[in-house]
Amino acid sequence: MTRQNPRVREVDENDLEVHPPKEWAAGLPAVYYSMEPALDHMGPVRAGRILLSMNQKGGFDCMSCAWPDPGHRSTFEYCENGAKAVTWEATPVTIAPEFWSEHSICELRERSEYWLGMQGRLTEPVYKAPGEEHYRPIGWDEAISLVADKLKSLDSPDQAAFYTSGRASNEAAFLYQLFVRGFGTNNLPDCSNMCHESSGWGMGQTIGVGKATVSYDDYVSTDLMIIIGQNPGTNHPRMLTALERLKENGGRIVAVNPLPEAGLRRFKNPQKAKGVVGRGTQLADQFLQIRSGGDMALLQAVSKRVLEAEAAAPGTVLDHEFLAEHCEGLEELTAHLAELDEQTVLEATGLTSAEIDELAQRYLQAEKVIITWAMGVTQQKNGVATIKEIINLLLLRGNIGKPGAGASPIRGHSNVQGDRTMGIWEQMPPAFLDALGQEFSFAPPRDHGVDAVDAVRRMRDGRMKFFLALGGNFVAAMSDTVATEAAMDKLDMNVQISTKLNRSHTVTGAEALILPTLGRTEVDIQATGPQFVSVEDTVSAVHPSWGKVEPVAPNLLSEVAIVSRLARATLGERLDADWEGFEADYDRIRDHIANVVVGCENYNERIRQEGGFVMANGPRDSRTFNTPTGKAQLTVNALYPLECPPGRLILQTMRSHDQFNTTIYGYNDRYRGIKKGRHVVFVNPEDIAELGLEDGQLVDVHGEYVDGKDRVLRRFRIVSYPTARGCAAAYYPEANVLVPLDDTVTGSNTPVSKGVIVRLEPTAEGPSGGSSQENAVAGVPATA
Ligand SMILES: Nc1nc2c(c(=O)[nH]1)N[C@H]1C(S)=C(S)[C@@H](COP(=O)(O)OP(=O)(O)OC[C@H]3O[C@@H](n4cnc5c(=O)[nH]c(N)nc54)[C@H](O)[C@@H]3O)O[C@H]1N2
Ligand SMILES: Nc1nc2c(c(=O)[nH]1)N[C@H]1C(S)=C(S)[C@@H](COP(=O)(O)OP(=O)(O)OC[C@H]3O[C@@H](n4cnc5c(=O)[nH]c(N)nc54)[C@H](O)[C@@H]3O)O[C@H]1N2
Ligand SMILES: [Mo]
Repeated sequence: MTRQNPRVREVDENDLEVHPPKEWAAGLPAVYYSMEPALDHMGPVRAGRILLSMNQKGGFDCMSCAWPDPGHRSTFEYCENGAKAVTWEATPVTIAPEFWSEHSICELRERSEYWLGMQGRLTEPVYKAPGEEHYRPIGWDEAISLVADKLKSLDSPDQAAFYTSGRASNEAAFLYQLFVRGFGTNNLPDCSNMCHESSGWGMGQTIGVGKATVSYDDYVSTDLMIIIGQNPGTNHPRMLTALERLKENGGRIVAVNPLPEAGLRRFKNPQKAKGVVGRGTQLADQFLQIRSGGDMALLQAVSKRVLEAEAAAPGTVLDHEFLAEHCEGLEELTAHLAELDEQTVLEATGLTSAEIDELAQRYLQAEKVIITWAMGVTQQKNGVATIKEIINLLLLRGNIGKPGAGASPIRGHSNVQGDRTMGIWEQMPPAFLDALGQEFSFAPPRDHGVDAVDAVRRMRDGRMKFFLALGGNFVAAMSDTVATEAAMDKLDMNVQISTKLNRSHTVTGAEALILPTLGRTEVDIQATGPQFVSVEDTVSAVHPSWGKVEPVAPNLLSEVAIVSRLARATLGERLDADWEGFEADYDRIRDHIANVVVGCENYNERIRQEGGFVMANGPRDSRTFNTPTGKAQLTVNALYPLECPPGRLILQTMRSHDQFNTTIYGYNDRYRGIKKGRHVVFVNPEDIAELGLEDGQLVDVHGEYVDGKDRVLRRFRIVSYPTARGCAAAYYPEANVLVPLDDTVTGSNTPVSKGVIVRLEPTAEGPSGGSSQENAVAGVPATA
């Protein structure tokens, strides 16, 4: 079945094409673009088997995003980007054994993420010994011993960090955190630290839970959905089907975004005749083109208008019953917002008072309101405070804990929420640690561990010696690429459990191992027979996921098996845990989950119910708020707008339509009109003129941060684009070069990936093409 490695060509950024952005999302091209690679690599039989069992009963859970399935998975929802993710994983192309001697690690480090990923699936453990420049294949037993021996040789368990990316299943995640805590540390950084951490804090401190307070049905039955800082057309494409249904049910949509994203404007459903030939469904009824980082000011201004409306007609606007019974802080909030200066709001948001009035009117006219958000909010300096303002606005009219209403962070990775539920967090609360210790007869460590940013700081300072990653691509996903790579290079050992090659395998430290694993699409057979795993989506629905196709190579181990073997070799008899039994039968893991994780009682039984089960949620189910006083908190948050000096722009780093985080599927960002390249910086035409620059010109993008370090992306092409004034955008992960390690969100320590102050300077003319080629090949552009 295995095919030869394809001859993947690096893209030449000089071939980049710029076309007008699209005004609608999905429809025919979506079907065409996504089927093409599937058929190309897999052949129609494997492709068909996979695409038709995605998100179906008895099938596997799509690993692309955490958007929930409607009802009981009866309808087939076609998703272009889901198809890309599945194709990328289930490709029969594999890395041949000779690959490792043919390519040195230095050489691999010069390659782009696209090239690395397209080499195919990893099939055998490989090891880079100290002083060697190549990886070489080794056996599983040797690989596991190398890791365990290194761990046992550390001076302290806190010299090791254990990263998790949000694709890991509940079963793998639960075992992983047990292994790590049994080893003696809470150093469990995860991708959530860079993602929705701000949501966890902002919601946890106000309503007592960091998860969405809505169910799928609420999305389609709400009166008003306000979508802030999220690009569903690309990152949660199946959400467009829900938005379409919401519109059919008479609901309204407001989008708040610096970019007029196609997927917020109009949707042509490829599964409906009308979608294919007609104009599709108009989505946003109001589009607020906000200045980056201005959402907090906008939300305060809307809440202020709500409170003014109440003052003008007392007793008619606020949900007094709800506020009296369930909330506290109304007086303080009212007093605080009375002081809010409209001029400050207009400057921070770039909006007009009339636009804000319209949003306030829409909010007041709606009985049921949902606010959804994603990275445009969580990765801003004031992200936690902005989320608290979202909660304020919702609480004022009782929009939490009633049908069709609620707060809804839209998670990224397909199981990032489940991983947290299972204990993947550097600061799990004492009650969880107590239950874990009791279940496995040991004393879990109590000191908080490091998050992603602090893990890098400790590597930089030489205090972190060992890094193990359960999935993900840490060096590319983290901020400050140059500093992060230098820090990772100081490690004694870097171990990556992965499906495919990526940049994190090329920044090795003294020793490195890559442990190849099964993907979610693949059948997982253990000693007691075929196994399934479970995952939790963004509305806390937990369901089983069964692999469907034959594993791409015979020698792959499941994540559960790898973690069990690492734990057994490292811990021996230190815990009362049957690691061999866990590997043989995942039900045994779930029996422990049921005893340890609140809300997972009778896990094995409930996960087997049709469609799985939904985790309890206090605010959603019963307006119960797990805060110190038992009441939801209206909070007072000092407004701090993002300062941008004259002649500078606020740069956000975002995803193209052809990537999954650091995985680059291709070089087209179809909806935004970009083809055959990624080295672009989107700028408003008026800003281009004001800066004395030109559309299409090559510029060096310099980050400006208080530490004075020159962080720079060279030879990026200016694309004239209707983004908000004063704002710019470039693609992540390349632009991570510009995000300072120390610039983190207040209260969540998430890198500020959406608010980088930059200066654009025309690129000095060099030998033609030379340095652009360098950028393209390195994947991460050169830094001064
Ligand atoms: N196909 C695909 N699906 C994915 C992913 C992927 O890479 N590819 N990634 C997954 C993951 S892990 C995540 S976390 C999610 C990410 O999903 P998104 O959060 O949608 O991802 P981004 O591309 O970062 O887009 C952020 C959006 O916020 C807007 N924005 C930026 N700054 C601001 C601001 O200051 N205010 C407002 N209001 N808006 C702003 C941007 O213009 C953009 O539309 O998607 C998940 N799903
Ligand atoms: N500048 C900037 N930086 C950002 C962001 C941003 O918007 N801007 N977004 C942040 C966000 S929201 C997130 S979530 C992080 C993402 O950070 P990560 O989760 O670390 O990164 P991914 O790119 O999703 O990881 C991809 C790799 O995971 C491995 N993989 C894929 N499937 C599996 C599997 O089933 N098992 C295992 N073991 N490995 C697998 C593959 O080897 C692949 O190369 O990046 C963050 N970084
Ligand atoms: Mo994410």
